[in-house]
Amino acid sequence: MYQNLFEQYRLNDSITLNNRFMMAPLTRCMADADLVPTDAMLAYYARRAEAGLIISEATIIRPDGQGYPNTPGIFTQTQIAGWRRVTDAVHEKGGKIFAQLWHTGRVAHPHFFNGEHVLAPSAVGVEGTVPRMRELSYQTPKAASKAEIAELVRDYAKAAENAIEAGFDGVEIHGANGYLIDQFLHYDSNRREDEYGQTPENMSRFALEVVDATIAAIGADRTALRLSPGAYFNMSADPRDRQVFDYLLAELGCRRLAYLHEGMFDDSMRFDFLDGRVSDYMRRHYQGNLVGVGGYSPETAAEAIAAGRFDLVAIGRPFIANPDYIAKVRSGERLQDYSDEMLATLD
Ligand code: FNR
Ligand code: 8K6
Repeated sequence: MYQNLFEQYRLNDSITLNNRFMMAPLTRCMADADLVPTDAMLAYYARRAEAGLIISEATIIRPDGQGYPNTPGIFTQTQIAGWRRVTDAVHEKGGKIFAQLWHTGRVAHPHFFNGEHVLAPSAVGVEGTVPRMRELSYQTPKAASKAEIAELVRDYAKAAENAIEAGFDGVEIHGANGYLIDQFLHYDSNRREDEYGQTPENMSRFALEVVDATIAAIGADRTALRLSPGAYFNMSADPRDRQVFDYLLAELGCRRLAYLHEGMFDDSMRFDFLDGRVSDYMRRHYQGNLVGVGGYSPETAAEAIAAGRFDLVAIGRPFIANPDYIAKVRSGERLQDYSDEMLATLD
């Protein structure tokens, strides 16, 4: 069944995937106290190695990027060694795995890194409290100086190098879901008056600097990016955001990334200022490999791929509920439904 999903897919000259399924990046908050992947995480990823590509849970590039408890990092030698064990296990089973590189920006909390402040494009806070630690309220961030921005760019590139050292096949830069990079891309959170704000070109500058530094460090074939033009999470949309993403997607089109991934929980959501679904908007403005995600079943994914709406599909919650998701889909076996209680354990 769903023959097109089980075809090999050539991302570029260096990477060919066994099928068109990706495991979506899924934060599980189960790393150890030093933010090192555990044996249970190794087993969890190895069980899902039949996916054409696993994208790791979001992994912080440095201490002040942390916004939730026990999210793994990739900035110490112990963390790199811990990830090396995970990537070896996935490779041993014939799979491939990218690291998702993360800095939460204003969604970070000093509680996690004993810091004084959190960095963001502008001193505009996000409302609310930290999931799983509701006693912590978000605070007003410090607007990053130009020197701090340059340092962040270097730290993304360094994290990408660390990911390669840890045996990852590539990295997906987390530019979605209202975290640091996305905060530069929306008028809601970017009020800067320097060359990082106010115009589509300026607001795209940080994202493109991170992408270019990563490409310089590890190559475009191994660099991917996730984006949320719709601003549906940790953020409010502004119709002017559309011009920022029109510009950014055109620029990205010249860079031959491994793939571009929409950051969405539900791809059936329609946005007036994007003329419909996020995946369709991205398809119209970007010619490279596109990954759709957000509420897809094998059936709806196969249809979307057959219709040319995107090239690969990422599967999130169903992959939590079904470690053997790929085998089940291949054999037509019934899938277990996902429920939020499943987040309590790492099966
Ligand atoms: C997510 N999602 C997510 N996205 C991301 O870019 N990095 C992350 O670390 C996470 N973490 C995460 C944790 C949990 C528990 C959920 C449910 C989701 C979003 C995820 O990658 C995906 O876009 C959505 O889950 C939608 O796909 P499904 O679940 O409908 O297939
Ligand atoms: C506890 C760690 C959380 C990490 C970040 C990822 C968020 C996961 C939340 C799962 C719930 C899904 C529903 C969300 C909907 C959004 C938007 C309209």
